[in-house]
Amino acid sequence: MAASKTADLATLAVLDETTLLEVLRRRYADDHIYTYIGDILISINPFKQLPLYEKTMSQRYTNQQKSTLEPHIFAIADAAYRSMLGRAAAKSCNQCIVISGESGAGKTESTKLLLRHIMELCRGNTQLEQQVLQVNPLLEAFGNAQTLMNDNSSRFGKYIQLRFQNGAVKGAKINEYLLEKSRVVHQDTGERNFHIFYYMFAGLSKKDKEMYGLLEPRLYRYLSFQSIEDDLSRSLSTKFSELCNAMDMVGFLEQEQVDMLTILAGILSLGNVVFEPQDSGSMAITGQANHWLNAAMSQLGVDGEKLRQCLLFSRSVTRGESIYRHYTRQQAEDARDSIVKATYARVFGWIVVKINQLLEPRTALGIAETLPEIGILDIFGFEHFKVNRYEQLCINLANEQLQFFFNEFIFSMELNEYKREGIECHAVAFKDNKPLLDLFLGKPIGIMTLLDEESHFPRGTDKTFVDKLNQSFRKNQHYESVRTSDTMFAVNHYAGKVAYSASGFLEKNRDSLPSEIRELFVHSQIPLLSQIFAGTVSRTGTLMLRKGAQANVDGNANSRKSTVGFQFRQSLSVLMEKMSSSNPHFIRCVKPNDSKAADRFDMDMVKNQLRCNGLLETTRIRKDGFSWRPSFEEFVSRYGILILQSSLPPNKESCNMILKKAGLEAWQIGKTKVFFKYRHQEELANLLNELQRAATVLQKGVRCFLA
Ligand code: AD9
Ligand code: MG
Repeated sequence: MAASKTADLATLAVLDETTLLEVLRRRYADDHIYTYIGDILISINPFKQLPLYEKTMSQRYTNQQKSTLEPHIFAIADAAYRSMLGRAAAKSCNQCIVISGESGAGKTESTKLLLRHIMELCRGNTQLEQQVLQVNPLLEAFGNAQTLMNDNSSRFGKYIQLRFQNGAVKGAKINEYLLEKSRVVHQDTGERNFHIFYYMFAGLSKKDKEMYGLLEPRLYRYLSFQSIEDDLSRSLSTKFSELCNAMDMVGFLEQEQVDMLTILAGILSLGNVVFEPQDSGSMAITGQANHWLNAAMSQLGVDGEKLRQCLLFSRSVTRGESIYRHYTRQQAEDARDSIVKATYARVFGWIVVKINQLLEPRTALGIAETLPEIGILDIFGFEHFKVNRYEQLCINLANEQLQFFFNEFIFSMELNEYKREGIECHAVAFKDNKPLLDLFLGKPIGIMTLLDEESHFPRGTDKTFVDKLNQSFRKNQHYESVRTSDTMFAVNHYAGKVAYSASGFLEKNRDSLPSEIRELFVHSQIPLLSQIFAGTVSRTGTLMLRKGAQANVDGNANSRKSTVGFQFRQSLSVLMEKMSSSNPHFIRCVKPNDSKAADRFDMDMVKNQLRCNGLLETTRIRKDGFSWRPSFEEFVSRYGILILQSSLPPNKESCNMILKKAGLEAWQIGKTKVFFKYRHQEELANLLNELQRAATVLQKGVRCFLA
């Protein structure tokens, strides 16, 4: 299966939006879901199983020149693996594969395919390889959920680092970013809670359910459990056994697994605790709600009266004396939900920490931080909903940073190579999103810095925050105030304008948990629960902290470092640093339609994504620049025939001779490579064809003459 003519968009003669779209559409219709733009892979979600990933395919894409085969995700894995091996011990042999695209475009599936192929390339068939492959199903059970956009949507971002020694995998580490913990207490219509809850009901035996104190799923407020049909339930139950297998395989202990499920059962019971107003104006937990409270108490292994107190009263300490105040119904509900969110997020954070401990790379000399690595980034894509909240702001900031990284790399790589090879370079225009990063991260005045400031200001509200934004960014062309609402503002992102509703921003950014709740859970009878509240896992459970960046677990949110926004920014900048010191490979995932349907290519939708991804600009760079850069050796061996000379030395002079004969224009010769425009490859191919035709004619003539 040699590469087809349209396999690399950067080699097309005409490169504009219409042509590009048309080529992608035609390829997609032929089930060619992968296409290159030079070194970048575009992957269009097929929404059906294609015979692309069998063992024979894995073998075919092992140790191969990328250009000789049809574009494939395995080729990217192979290229990353080979580059990781190839460049001895230098720092730069670290690789990262950056996967981007909107929700449902195929990032997570791509991640799994990459991991699978990389493990295949290691071919040690070791236990560790199997463990690495089980990490995804495990994380997905707890961190993915069905949304309107995707039946298996990742509700967190992740960076998986694989470490190698002598070509064999030695360990793995996961960094996770910003789990959408609000999902555990609330889901929009048509969406669901995290998979694990449904797996649990479908997969546990009746006896086990009794042991965990689980009743009928429809009884729980936190579950949107529309009548799940039998066959679906069967597949959910299979998923549950797969999850249990994965946990066993990765190395989670039996008791830990039991604890996890017990905590989840406790979360569901706690969610059913509702509040009744009393004549005195205070709230009470009565009747059925009391039963649920008791259930939660025993499942979570905490003191029932203290739990009740945490749900009904706020406590403040003045001069050593505790003062209790009644919550309103809203406050009581918020208290309940924030306990649940904190608990779930910490369980998730603990799972990641545990995986990292179990898969930590070890060598004879101990922990091996310096081994070369391949990192794979599967992060939430740009989001633009009807209502955009704090989570969207963080997600979109992450995407601005990624886009910036992409731009930097694509342009600077190009320019660096020209410089290195002594090629005359010209400026290439691209949409620089640096001003947007400044708008967010500027010091002392940026959206995130102002948000932190306001979060620590005792009288700060969402409205005063937006007031400050409006004042500070009046003249910023990427910022817009919203006249119709004083808690809204809009940002002109690289991928389009997004209006944010700031209500809840300060609360979510502070994310403080009252100290009495922490105390209560630290003393839980469930060892795992006690452990995760004792502060060994990050506060939100969603961010891996760097050494020294201590989590604020006691709710005294007076350190600037304690906000969710600060920690998120921190972890992003660590990630960017890491990726900048690696050799990147880019995969741009594209979603072909909104209905998760096979064989449907919605032109407008794809066009929009190409624009957001900056792929048109990228192809333009490839067009303006020298997209094809064969080495002297490669060029001479392939085209030496044009001057009818065999065994030419692979050097500049030989190349010059061939090129002179070929009569091409606008190429350049560097120190080790020839630099060609996208069209040259085709022109040379035509010359080869002509030569071949002439040879055939000549042969015929000779045969006639001899006959
Ligand atoms: V989200 O931002 O996490 O909501 P992703 O990760 O980009 O999103 P995902 O990989 O989960 O999307 O893909 C969505 C669905 O598309 C999968 O569940 C599959 O049903 C389908 N898919 C994606 N890639 C492939 C593929 N290569 N072959 C077949 C695919 N189906
Ligand atoms: Mg995903």
